[in-house]
Amino acid sequence: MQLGYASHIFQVFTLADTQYLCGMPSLQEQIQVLEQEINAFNPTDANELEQFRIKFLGTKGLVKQLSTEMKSVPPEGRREAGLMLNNFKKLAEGKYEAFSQLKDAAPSGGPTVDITLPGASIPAGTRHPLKVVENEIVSIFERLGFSVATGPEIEDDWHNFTSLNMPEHHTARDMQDTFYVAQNPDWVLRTHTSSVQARILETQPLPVRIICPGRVYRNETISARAHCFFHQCEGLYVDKNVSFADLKQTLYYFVTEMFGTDTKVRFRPSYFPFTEPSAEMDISCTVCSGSGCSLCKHTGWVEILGCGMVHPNMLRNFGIDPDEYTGFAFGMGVERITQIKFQVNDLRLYSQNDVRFLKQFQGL
Ligand code: 2U9
Repeated sequence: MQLGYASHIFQVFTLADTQYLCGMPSLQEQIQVLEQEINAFNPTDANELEQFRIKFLGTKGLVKQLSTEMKSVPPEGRREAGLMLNNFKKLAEGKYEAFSQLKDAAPSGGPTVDITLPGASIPAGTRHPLKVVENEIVSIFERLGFSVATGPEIEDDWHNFTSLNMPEHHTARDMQDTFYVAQNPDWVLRTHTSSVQARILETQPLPVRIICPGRVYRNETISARAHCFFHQCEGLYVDKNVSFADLKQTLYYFVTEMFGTDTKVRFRPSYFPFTEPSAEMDISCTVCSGSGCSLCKHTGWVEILGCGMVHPNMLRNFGIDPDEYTGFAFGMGVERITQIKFQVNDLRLYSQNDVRFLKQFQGL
């Protein structure tokens, strides 16, 4: 059956594209040849695919052109021609869709990206071990009703020394090698977080029950066992009828939460200018359970903190009547607690930012 001619196709495409149209083939014949071309089409990049789209499916493409030829098809052949054209169009569209992933690929010759590969993972940071331990200490005391208090790291003499029962020339000042701030002889880098407690007693109404975490500074030569800065957590409870028994029970709770219920404690008499009586608290060695190791220096005990009843002079310094109010206080080094918990035996590791060290605390 003669279905008419796609005559202007000759003008649009090259001879190579359309040579099969010479000799006035029917619409049916033209479609058959074009279908063979579509079936054989196997593009390797987005450009080839785009050329295909323009040629077959574009606004001036062959599908469109052949459709306009329909009007020259005699009425009795129109249905058959229409079906053929429809199938031809579907074939071209199907082929285009089948290779549509080429549109997302890099242009040929350029760098290729496999978009199905999983993305590069972003390394997650780890919490610093001192922060892990500080958070745990704070959380234990918060469960007992203590609130966190913080203060400045550059302190004046009154809050760092004098108010804390260490007047000028007091021998206790020699216990702490102090960094002085050059601009002002009254300013120091705080040598303990006791200065925070002093500020709270100065400004807050009683009762006071606080835990004070923070960085402190001492003029020490840096070694495995000493550093020019370290971290403390100090606690203070001042109220009516606070006793040494309250102090012992509070610290015992802290030890069982931090080191486990099998841990034993003992108190040894000691001296601090802020407290009277004063004590140091040891726990049974968490590494050897008392049989002897390098952590406990073969004694079975490790010292973890200092404590005592707040000195009456200190209460007076803050306008508190020691006959009406009593209090207990304690102080611990966060580095020391971390050393015991994770067996870190060189203080310098905490500030060297060596990822091989820090990564060991991933997930804590
Ligand atoms: C006020 C009242 C009382 C703070 C205290 C200690 C005992 C103590 C050190 C142990 C090792 C800290 O890390 S360390 O150097 N601290 O033993 N600190 S009682 O007592 C205070 C502080 C402030 C107003």
